[in-house]
Amino acid sequence: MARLRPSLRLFPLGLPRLALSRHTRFALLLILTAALIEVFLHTQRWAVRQPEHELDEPFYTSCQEPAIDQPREKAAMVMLVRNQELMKALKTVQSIEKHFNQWFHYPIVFLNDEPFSKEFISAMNATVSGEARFELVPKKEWLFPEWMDVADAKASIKAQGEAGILYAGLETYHHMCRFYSGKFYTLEALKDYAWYWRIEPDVEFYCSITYDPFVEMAKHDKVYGFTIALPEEPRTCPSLFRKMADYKELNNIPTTELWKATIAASWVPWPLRPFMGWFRHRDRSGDGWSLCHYWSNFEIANLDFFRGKDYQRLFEYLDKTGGFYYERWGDAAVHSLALHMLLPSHKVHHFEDFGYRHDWYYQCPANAPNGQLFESKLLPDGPYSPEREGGIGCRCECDGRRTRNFPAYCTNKLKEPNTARRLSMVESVRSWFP
Ligand SMILES: Nc1nc2c(ncn2[C@@H]2O[C@H](COP(=O)(O)OP(=O)(O)OP(=O)(O)O)[C@@H](O)[C@H]2O)c(=O)[nH]1
Ligand SMILES: [Mg+2]
Repeated sequence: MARLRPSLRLFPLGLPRLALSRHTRFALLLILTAALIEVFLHTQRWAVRQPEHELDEPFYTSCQEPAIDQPREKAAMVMLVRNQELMKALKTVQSIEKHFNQWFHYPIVFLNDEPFSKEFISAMNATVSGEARFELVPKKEWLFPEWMDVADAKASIKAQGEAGILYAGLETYHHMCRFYSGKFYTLEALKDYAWYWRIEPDVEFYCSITYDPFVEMAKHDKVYGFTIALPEEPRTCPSLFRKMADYKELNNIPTTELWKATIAASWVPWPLRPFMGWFRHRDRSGDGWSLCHYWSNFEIANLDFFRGKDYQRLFEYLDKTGGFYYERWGDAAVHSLALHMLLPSHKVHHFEDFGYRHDWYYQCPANAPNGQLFESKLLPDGPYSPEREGGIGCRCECDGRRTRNFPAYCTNKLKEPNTARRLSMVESVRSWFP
C-alpha cells in the first residue's frame, strides 16, 4: 500500500497522494527550482530600466503670467463632433476658452462626417476667441475601406452589438475609431498644422493652463501628451495586441522601454510559455499586454509623427487586417501601442498639472502652494480650491485632495520608463485602487 511521506504533501488533503522515490523527488525539486529561476529571469527581461533622473516632469508647477506675445506653434485644437452634440461641444469650448485659449487664441477645427448646421456654426463662432474652422470629413476617409466586404462587416458589427461589446453594435463608432486611428492625420484640413490638441464634447478643464503646451512640447522634444491612462475593455480588441506584436517582430523593431512597460510578462515557465500565445492579448512567446493605454479623448501631439511613414505603414497594416470592423479596436489602444512600439519614452509627456474630466473619470492636481500668482491681472478671479503641500495646479476649481478617481496602476506602469523613483510595495498595492 502506498504510504504517505509527510514531506510529500504537495496536494491538499483529499487529493490522491503519491509515494515517490527519493530520486523522483529530487528530480521534481530540481525542475521546480529551474522553472522558478527561468520565470524570474524571464520577468527580469521585461523589467523597465530605471532612469538615473526624471525624464518627464511637468513643464510648470505653478501659475505663470500668460505669455500673450510669445510666438505660437503651428497648432490647432481639433474636435470631431455631430450637429446634435452642440450643447455638449459648447460646454467643452467654453471650458477650454476660459482655462486656456482666452490668452493664446489658437484656432479650433471642427470636423464632421456631415455638413455642420448653421446653428452649430454660429454658436461656435460666437464662443471662440481664435478662428473657428468647420470641415467636412471626406467619405473615403470615413466609411468602410473599398476592399472590404461591407455586408460581411455589417453582419459582424451586428453580432458584436448582440454580444454586448461596448459601442461595438454602432457602425458609426467603428468608422470613428478607424478615422481617429489613421485617416485623421492625413486630412487636407490639418496639413498646415504641426500639432493638435484633441478635444471632445462634454469634457471639462478645471485648472488655468497659463503656458502654451504646444510651445513646451516642441521645446522639450515631446511627441505625445496625455492626462489619463486606463486599461482597455478586453472584449473590444481580442487580436489587436497580437497583430501589433507580430508587426514588431516581422519588421525587426527593437524593443523600447515603453513597449516593456506595456507588457505583462508571463509567469508560465518555458517550454510551456509559448502555449500561452494561444490566448487573447498575448504575443507569440506567450507574454501579455497589460491593456494599459492613454485615453485619447485628450491628446496633445505632433501631427508629423502620426502622418509619418512609420506610423502610417503600421496603420495601413492594421487596417488591412479588418480589425476596425471585425472587432472594435479603439483609437486610444491603437495610438498607445504604436507609440510604445515606435517611440523612446522621454517623448511622451504626462500633463499631470491639467485638471481634466471626460465621462466620470477625472484628474485633478492640488493647487501649488505659493504658486497662484495673486497679483496677475490676466488670471481668472473665480473661486478655486485651497493650496496643498505638493500641489502643482494653477487655480484649479476641482478638489485636489483626490488627484484622480481611477486606479493609478496604468499611469504608474506607463510612466515607469521616465520615472527615477520606484514605488514601494505599499504604493504598488494602493495603485490598484481608485
Ligand atoms: N461627426 C461625428 N462625430 C462622431 C461620430 N461618432 C463619434 N463622434 C465623435 O467622436 C468622438 C468620440 O466619440 P464618443 O462617442 O465620445 O466616444 P467615446 O469617447 O469613446 O465614448 P464616451 O465614453 O461615451 O464619450 C466625439 O468627439 C464624438 O463627438 C459620428 O458618427 N460623427
Ligand atoms: Mg467621448
